[in-house]
Amino acid sequence: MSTAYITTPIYYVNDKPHIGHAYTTTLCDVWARAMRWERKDVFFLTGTDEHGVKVEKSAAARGISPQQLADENSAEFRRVLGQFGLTNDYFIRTTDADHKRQVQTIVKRLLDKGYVYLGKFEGWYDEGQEEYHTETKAKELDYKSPISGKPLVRASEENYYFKLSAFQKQLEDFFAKNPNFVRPEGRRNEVIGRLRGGLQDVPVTRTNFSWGIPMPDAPGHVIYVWIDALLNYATALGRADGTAGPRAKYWPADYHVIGKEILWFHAVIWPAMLMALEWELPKCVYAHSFWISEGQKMSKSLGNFIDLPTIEAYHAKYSLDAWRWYMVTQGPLEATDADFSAKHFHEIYTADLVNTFANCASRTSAMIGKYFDGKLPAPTDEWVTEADGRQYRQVLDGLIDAIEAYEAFKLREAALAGLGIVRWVDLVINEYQPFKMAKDPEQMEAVGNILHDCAQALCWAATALHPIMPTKCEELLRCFGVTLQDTREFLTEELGIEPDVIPAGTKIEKCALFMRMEGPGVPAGA
Ligand code: ME8
Repeated sequence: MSTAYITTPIYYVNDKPHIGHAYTTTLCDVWARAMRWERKDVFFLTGTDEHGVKVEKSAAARGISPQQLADENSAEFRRVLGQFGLTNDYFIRTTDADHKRQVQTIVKRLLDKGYVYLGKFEGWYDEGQEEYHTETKAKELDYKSPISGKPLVRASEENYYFKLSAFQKQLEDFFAKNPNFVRPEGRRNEVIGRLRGGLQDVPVTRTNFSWGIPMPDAPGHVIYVWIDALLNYATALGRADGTAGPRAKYWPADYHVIGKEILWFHAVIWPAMLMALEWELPKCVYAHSFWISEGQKMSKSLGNFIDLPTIEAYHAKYSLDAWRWYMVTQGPLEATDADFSAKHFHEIYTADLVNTFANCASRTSAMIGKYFDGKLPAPTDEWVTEADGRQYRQVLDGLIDAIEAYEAFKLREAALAGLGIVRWVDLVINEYQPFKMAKDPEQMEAVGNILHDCAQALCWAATALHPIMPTKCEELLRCFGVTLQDTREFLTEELGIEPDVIPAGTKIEKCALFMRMEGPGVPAGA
């Protein structure tokens, strides 16, 4: 069985889960579900990043220990996974003893190989991001943090450093040979541009905080949080202990899915560390853009943050699957930010899910109920939809397009291919009007053929869309008497699909998926 490995960033425990975290993890979940349906052996990793100055400071402000703060907030991140229907295979915490031990082993290895050394460094430091910038970059940023807007500070320290500068050429060659390593395209160009500006060595340890993993044999030195955090992708698989462990087979990752603000770490520092370790590099770093809210950057002071209570209110009103549909089809997958607006959410919900998906499922199941006593009619020789240019083959092509798009992490395309199958059903019903034909007994055979094809097509649509809307798609399949295991049986090696997943005579239940909702938005103060 082929393996598939996908990761989210590990989230800082000094924040509460919000739309951004939910979004990245949902994208990974969609891919993981799609790959599992294809019978791949999937490892979907998420977790929490728990060390560093920020956690130390927030804990002190609350009069609790950093470990207590980390335990509390990490538990909250884990709790919401279930609430969002997220099916991660493992949840890593950087305070796990096994992670800490492996990080020390790996850093020691880099030291022994000569890629980590003790040195003095002076530079422009972003305290909020715990990140140094080169003089050129700092000037470009007007000596302010691009994230918090606070001034960069001049800092100097004696630290252990990683010889990032030694990998300039190797990284440039790697980027040239692997055009899909960083996606989307716009982001890749940014990285290549910055790479050309030259590389500076980066700290591996810090001495200004104590809440972290101690550097082996170097009292006072704590491993820099970014080194600690990036290594989670390896320690979760037990990689420091070699390639014999039960999870080692998942290496390297197919997709590290992240937000655009942490691309440099993932696209340059991480690969250079792996080159130094002589480990295989991930296949793709996918850096999406940001959600903004009602046209503005989300901020606590503006009160427009799409936080957990707001998301829960959307789930309660529109359903979790509707939320996931909006995330995947309208989210910032490409190089531009996406605006979350209550009105837009409502419009998409009504157009795609109520008027199209639910409407087709409800009409098809209702007509089978009314005209065929709730049993799927057997097709006859007269293949109406086939004869009339509305080839049923288009449905199967739609499914194959969706599968291929999931594999390539083109999630919006996958969603649209799935919805395209539903639109095929919509067109067939609107064009043939089987509800009118059914008034003439002589046309009942043709009506049976039409509804037979529509029912099969809806099952393929639900199959194509289930990674995004698992609950509603399984509900549709249940109404039509089949399961995802059944639809998978029809997927052959070379991506050929056998038609007719529902046997003739199957009992069909009336299918109600998404209810029409009043006006946009969720209750204020949610
Ligand atoms: O950066 N829109 O953790 P973090 C979309 N611990 N996605 C968003 C978003 C928004 N407005 N805001 C946040 C860290 N995200 C480090 C990562 S990885 C080795 C260490 C998502 O808690 C997006 O995926 O700040 C972003 O990269 C991530 O949350 C940052 O989470």
